[in-house]
Amino acid sequence: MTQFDRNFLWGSASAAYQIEGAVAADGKGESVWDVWAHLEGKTHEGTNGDIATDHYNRYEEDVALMKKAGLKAYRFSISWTRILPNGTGIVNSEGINFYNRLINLLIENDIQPLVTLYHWDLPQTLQTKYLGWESEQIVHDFTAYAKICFKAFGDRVKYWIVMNEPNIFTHLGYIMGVHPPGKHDEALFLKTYHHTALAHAHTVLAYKEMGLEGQIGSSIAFTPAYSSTSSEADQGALKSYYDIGPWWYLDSYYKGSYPESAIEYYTSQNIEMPFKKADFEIMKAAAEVVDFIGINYYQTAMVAYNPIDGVGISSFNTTGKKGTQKESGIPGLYKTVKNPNIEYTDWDWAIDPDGLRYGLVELKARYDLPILISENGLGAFDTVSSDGAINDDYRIDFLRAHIEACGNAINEGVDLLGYMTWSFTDLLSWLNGFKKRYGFVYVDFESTDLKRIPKKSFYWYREVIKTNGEAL
Ligand code: GCO
Repeated sequence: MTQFDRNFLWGSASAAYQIEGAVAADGKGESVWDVWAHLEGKTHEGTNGDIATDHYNRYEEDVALMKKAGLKAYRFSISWTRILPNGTGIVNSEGINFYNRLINLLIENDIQPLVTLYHWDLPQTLQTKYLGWESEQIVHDFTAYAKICFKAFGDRVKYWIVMNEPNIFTHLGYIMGVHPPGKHDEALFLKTYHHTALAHAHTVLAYKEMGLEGQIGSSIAFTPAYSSTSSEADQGALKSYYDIGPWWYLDSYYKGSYPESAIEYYTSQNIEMPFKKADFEIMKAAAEVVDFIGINYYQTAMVAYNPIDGVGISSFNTTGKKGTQKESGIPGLYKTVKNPNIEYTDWDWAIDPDGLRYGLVELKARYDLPILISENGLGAFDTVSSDGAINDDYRIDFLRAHIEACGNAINEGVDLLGYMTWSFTDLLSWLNGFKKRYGFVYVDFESTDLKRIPKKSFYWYREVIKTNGEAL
């Protein structure tokens, strides 16, 4: 007997821009990523998602592979501009038809569809018209789009993820300037993040008003942290890290508020707060009815005190050259330092399975809601050996340890709905191109038919699912 409930959702995840391709097929409109990835020097080696894995045309083959792997669930995102080419207005029936075909095929194969409404591919029209997430108009337009999806697919889709990693796309887009629209402005970061929280809240409430039978939440990228020493300064740094980072992101969605100490910090920096009192009523109302917390877990951080003349936000390792990640932080508060106790991936991401257990237990204590692990996985340079096999034992080790951590968290009282690995097939990494691979299925991006080859981890995960977590 394992700790996993017999309805536990064993699955894998993806996102539209990273797999679909078919960039202009069947009436699809342009997204900010369709534009951004074609600007000189914006992505690693100039890669873009025009074709990606061509999942749009090959979804039948991909679902057949999911069936073969025995997936119980598959998480994917809807491309807003397939449904509404201009973000609002006329619905593109061919977009609706595509997702209907996909959803129906999944269900026919006993695979539960988990649908993400927003995985970063904002309609370019809305960016041009009113600067997208910078305007409160987006809250209205997003909710209208979400309702169209609920109406079209809500009879069959039982799990909805409203936002995917709003903390990442606003941070990368408005502070680090490496995702669209490429800005460096903390006030805009706070404002756009707040608009995602409002869009989430209105959408959750709209879903509940429609009376559909299903569960709804959002997925936050969650990086739990430790203080590097037990000194008062480092522990203070840890508290700042949580209040400005994870609790800022999660409280707004799951409590309907922001941590006071972080508001004080921003105010002391003369950064304008983006919210009105009435916003919190909506956010709180949604927090009361939201069904689960989605988390994307990849790593933990180790945090130390950062003097006032210390390091600021630095760029990160996008090349896969181990050891190139610089320290990064907020002067006067905290910085992230290398954790001497654990291994790192080629992209300098800390490999810390027990951090997942620890993080889940923290979330349970703070929010007491069911949790869905909507992403967890290892990006690596996989290679095909001379006999054609992909022996990704390192991925198996990584996933095994993280699934064990899930079991331990369940033993500690965490209500875990499911575990989605990132990703099912290899796909396009936003900033790292096609060489950073995450999938159970290798995609030969050099071959004209984008050949799919199941890796060793594919067969391993099949056994894990078949035995409900017994055969790890
Ligand atoms: C990457 C990232 C992504 C994300 C995912 C976030 O390498 O581009 O790891 O693939 O994990 O899109 O939700």
